[in-house]
Amino acid sequence: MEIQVIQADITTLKVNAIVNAANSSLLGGGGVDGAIHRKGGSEILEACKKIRAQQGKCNTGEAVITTAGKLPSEYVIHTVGPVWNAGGKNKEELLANCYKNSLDLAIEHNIKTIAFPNISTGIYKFPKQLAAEIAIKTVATYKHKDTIDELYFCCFDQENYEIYHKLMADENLNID
Ligand code: AR6
Repeated sequence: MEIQVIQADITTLKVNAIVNAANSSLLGGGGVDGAIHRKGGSEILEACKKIRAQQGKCNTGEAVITTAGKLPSEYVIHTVGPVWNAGGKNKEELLANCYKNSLDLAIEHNIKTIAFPNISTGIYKFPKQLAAEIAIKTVATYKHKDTIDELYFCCFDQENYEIYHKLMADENLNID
């Protein structure tokens, strides 16, 4: 797996799958979730509604997969990050689960290229530095990482971009 840090709007990326920082309703919201549903069109919401009808809401740390509708990617993997509130170890584990469960789904669907947003670091207020450390560590130690060719950490705000850039340089984690 090659890990790359980029600064972009995730809805513009032509990868097999983009990951959405959703909420447990799976029915859309603000932030990156809002952008994905807006640009991807109603097909994504219809697919999310079907999943809701089958399994109910999506719990924190879990992930589901849908079409990407009109977006340039093929799939959207929707995962629900933890709300930070007062924090705690459990929140760290739940955030790591978002990355792990999204990658598990990617592998099940033979996805080779995937882009993650900085899950929970917007409206859910997870501290950015800690979230980046968890994200990088989780994907770098993921047991099936060789099954994925390219993984993008798609940063939107400058602060996250700088944090990821520095961590990747410090830890020299560009693993093939
Ligand atoms: N492309 C890439 N990253 C983006 C984009 C974009 N177009 N837009 C925002 N970000 P957030 P959360 C970044 O708030 O904290 C929604 O209402 C943003 O800069 O989207 O997990 C859901 O429905 C930040 O770094 O998600 C939930 O209710 C990161 O995406 C709730 O927000 C995550 O910010 C989830 O909150």
